[in-house]
Amino acid sequence: MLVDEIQKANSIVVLGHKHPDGDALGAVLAMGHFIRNEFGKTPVLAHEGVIPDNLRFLTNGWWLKKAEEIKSQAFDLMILIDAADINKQLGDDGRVIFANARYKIKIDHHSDSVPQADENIIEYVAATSEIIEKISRENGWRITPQIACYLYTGIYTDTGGFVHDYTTCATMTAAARMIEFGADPTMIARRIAEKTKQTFLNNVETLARTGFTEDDRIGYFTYSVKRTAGERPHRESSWLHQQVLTIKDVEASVAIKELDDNTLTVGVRSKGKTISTFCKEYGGGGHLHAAAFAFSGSMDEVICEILPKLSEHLARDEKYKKKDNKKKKNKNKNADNGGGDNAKDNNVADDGNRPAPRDTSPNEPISV
Ligand SMILES: [Mn+2]
Repeated sequence: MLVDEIQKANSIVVLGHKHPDGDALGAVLAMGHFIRNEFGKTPVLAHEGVIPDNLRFLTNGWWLKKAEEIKSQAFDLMILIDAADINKQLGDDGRVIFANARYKIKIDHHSDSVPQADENIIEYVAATSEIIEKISRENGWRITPQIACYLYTGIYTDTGGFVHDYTTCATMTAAARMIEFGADPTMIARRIAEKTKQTFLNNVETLARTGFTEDDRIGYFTYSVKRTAGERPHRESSWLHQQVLTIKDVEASVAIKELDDNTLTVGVRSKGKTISTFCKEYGGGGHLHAAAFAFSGSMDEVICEILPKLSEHLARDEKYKKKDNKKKKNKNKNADNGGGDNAKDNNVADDGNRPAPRDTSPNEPISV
């Protein structure tokens, strides 16, 4: 049990996935504060990779160590946060810390989460921060305004501002509770959206070049992240995807990114159709509605050859869905005949087979 293990341990490390997003960072910091406040212990809070500028307001006042600095330490307890698979979501340093830890507890919400720890707390909800909120409620842990800010940020960012799949009544209730305990939703929303003038201009320039497939099913944008004069031009791919997906007939948004070594990553987001299977065919992967793959050919090949195939894939998914709905309808009819409650049956079916929560992290390739 989490509580017993925290009580037993003399040394504790809390680490989230590499290149942490708001959920990973918020959940790590909240867990750290709970361990300090409720157990009187000082855990090591660590991060691997880069903390994005717009999340730096979270880390004020609490020293996060780099995974690299602590990898030679063997901790009694490691709490791993928001990482579906240590082989994909941790870097070399994170994996060393995991291997050296005597007891590991993993807390995660991804549907493809691998139970690699000694104890795995995996719940298919909107954010790992939502799970931590539930754990704190069940144990009667005190929510300080600071903790409320961490957990609200985690839930807010992983739901894309309460709009992605999985934003449930429970998600909103958890977030509302955090506001009650002192989280400032206006400040957090503003900080999360904040960007530099140059990033803003880069975003807009990229968006102005949006292209479309012939059938308008796909809107795509291209850009290079190659270093020029030591600087890496920055754009917010999540924001760009969101904008493209506001177009009425567009079903999927595609980001084609050119990297330093001239290879490409192709990130795909959809309004609801499954695109992870398509990305898998090209050696990538991800969530049902947000996935990516690496490609060593040219941008033209992606635009002229792969996008039309993706378009066909989207059309096929439509047919499949229609058939599937018909089947469901028939099933419900039968249930009705047997005196079943149609609306209730639908809810049960929805809960029983939940798709992957959508990640709001920048659309990095899953396997390169
Ligand atoms: Mn998450």
